[in-house]
Amino acid sequence: TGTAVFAAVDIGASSGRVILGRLTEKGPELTTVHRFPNGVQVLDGALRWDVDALFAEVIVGLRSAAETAASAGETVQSIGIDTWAVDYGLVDGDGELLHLPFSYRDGRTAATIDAVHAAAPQEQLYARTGLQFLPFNTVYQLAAERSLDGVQALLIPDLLAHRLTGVRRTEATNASTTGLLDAATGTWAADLFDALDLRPEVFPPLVEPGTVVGQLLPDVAAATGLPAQTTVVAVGSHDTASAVAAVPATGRDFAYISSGTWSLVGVELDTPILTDESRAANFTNERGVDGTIRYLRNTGGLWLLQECLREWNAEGPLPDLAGLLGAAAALPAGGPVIDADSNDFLAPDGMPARIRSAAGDLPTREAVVRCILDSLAAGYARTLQDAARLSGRRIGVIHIVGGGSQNSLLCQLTADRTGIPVVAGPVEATALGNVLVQARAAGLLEAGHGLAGIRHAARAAATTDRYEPVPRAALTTAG
Ligand code: LFR
Repeated sequence: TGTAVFAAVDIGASSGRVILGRLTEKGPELTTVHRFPNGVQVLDGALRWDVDALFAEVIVGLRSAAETAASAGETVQSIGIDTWAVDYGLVDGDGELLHLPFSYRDGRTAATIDAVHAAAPQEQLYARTGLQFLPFNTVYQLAAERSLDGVQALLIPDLLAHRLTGVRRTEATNASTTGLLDAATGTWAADLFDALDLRPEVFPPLVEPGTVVGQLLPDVAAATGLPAQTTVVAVGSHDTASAVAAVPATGRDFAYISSGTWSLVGVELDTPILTDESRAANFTNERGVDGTIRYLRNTGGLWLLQECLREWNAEGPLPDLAGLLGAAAALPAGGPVIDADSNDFLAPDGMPARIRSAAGDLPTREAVVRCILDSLAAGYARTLQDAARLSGRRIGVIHIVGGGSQNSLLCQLTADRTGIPVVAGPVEATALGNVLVQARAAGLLEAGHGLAGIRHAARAAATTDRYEPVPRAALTTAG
């Protein structure tokens, strides 16, 4: 049967990939076997995800994983799935989707937030769930559904796992983004279901990362060429949970920025912080792998840049991103900064105009790019200051993982604005965290020390770059 390898299905808001991971003597090794685009689409008059297309890409990727493994004399032992959080598909008793899932960027919850808060005031929601207020939290989306009679809500990774195995489960890290999980116990907050008139069975039972969900359905095994005994293992199915698990940190005095479409900025704690002060600062207590608490805030992300590039691309030939970033880096420090965390930047379309109207005069595309990156770095600094203040945690180093770790201007600006060294990488932290949780479940990594064993392995895999803060004075004299 050969050496065991693990398939990570990692789907973000703008792209997805299937990655094979194996543990070698030198450390974990990742091989990307399939990449595909993703994006919100206007379908049936709303912003939605085409999960049927995504599922087809998952099958293509798993087939390629099976072939790649076989040609190396290896066997895919299990599959882990992670995606963005919050969104779900509604399925009937036969497992059929009622309609394509809404995207969190759809504005339909504007009409439901007040009704939810009338039944369960925001103070109460925060005290129970520790979840930051975001207009798209699952709890507001469920309130926008016409009827939930006889149906179940499957979070996106759980929906894909269900299509692979026929088994319905709700993975715990992602469940913590619904706004219906008790932050202290990690179990469903039954009183909130009552208050909001939701049946407790609207979600399938919870499972923790590392749990076997089930084996492949026969038609899936046939379509992918994977052995029928291949399992789907629950990982940190919230992509941010997988990314944070694989932060190559030693010790505890670190902060992380999972930098992609969003920037998730915070620290890792053992217990949630549910104070009024924390609520006022809109910090979230999402669950991480091994019951850790991801104490963080959603801040603006590369979405702003992605949307600008999409629009500029539609106006003419695709701008050369490296050239644009180089030109942005050459602009002097101290340019305009916007609040990149604002909900004004949530929806797609017209992004350069929205940024220009918030920032004032930005004469060139590179000025827009520089404004975005300066604003992201300013948001990171502000958020990390809050995280340190509210948690009492000292921050000795900032780990930037995900796509943004490859943006050297963003990393340097972050070091400069925070005055704290930045360690950048790995870019595929999410897939790495996904693979390592599977490897541990298979008994290939030492268990029982919380995330220490996973981080030890992550350090062996990671190639990182270090950015030292340049003091203000040096910045001004150099310019
Ligand atoms: C990042 C992420 C964030 C979540 C947002 C919406 O990909 O998962 O953690 O707040 O997407 O689901």
